[in-house]
Amino acid sequence: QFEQILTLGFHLIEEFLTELAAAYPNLMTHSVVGQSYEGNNMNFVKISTGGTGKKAIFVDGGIHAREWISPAYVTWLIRELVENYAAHPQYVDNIDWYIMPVINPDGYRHTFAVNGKFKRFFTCQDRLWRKTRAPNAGSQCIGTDMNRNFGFHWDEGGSSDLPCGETYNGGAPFSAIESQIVRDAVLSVANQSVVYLTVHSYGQYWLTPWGYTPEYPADYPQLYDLAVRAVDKLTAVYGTQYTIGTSTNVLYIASGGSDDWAKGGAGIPYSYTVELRDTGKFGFELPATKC
Ligand code: 0X9
Ligand code: ZN
Repeated sequence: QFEQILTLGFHLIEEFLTELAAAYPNLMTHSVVGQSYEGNNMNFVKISTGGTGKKAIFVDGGIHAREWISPAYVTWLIRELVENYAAHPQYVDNIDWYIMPVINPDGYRHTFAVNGKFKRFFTCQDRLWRKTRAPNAGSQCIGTDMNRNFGFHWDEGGSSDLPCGETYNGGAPFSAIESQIVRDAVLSVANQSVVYLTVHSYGQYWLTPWGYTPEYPADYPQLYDLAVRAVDKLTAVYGTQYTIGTSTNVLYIASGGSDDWAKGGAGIPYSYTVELRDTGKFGFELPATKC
């Protein structure tokens, strides 16, 4: 019971997925595609009205533990597509969705704990934890930054080779079990997928590859055009402004990102990192209410 309280955030999401899939079996399937280092489930959702030959969108969230709005948003997206299917059936009739709302579950759970006790919102001991929670051989420091651990131009800049670094690249591409599981999940649907979206916070950026080099991908005009269309739709809702550009040029060089690998390694043409709200007032500790 103690353990259940501690893991409320993660397990609430998992429970929600199970219940939603049971309620909408014709639209949604929920499966577990592996276990994290600490044995948490890697949850995988498919949303589809069936049939073959459809294009697909792959979405993941929660690669960075402290970015709580990411699993929250991606779980919301699942609910919106399924429960509100009738409001916009074209989103599901024409596209298959593959969604993993919490791809770093150990890290996410860790941000909720205080000396083994669950604390609600903003008072947690390690609220700003970023990495996974697997130990590193020969070091006292824990965890790998999964967004430096993907195997496309891995370790070519903007990542740390030191286990104590916040952006530790893991020592080898796909060394983290969670990165391997995401890699295999993406590859299993890559031939069908045209969009890869990985959801982070914060800063309000809609980022394209590349993150490992300041050079632009050959198809940057197409990547940019679709990003503009997405951001225009997004801004129309609450007026929220997003900055569009390549990760390197808008932010900084950071190699080993899942977005670069999804495009360069898995061959998914439209690969984006979305940095959700805000622009720094609350940062990772975004409150639930609108401010
Ligand atoms: O540094 C990151 O991993 C991302 N920013 S965050 O503040 N959420 O940590 C940006 C990643 C952009 N993509 C690549 N650099 N490949
Ligand atoms: Zn992030």
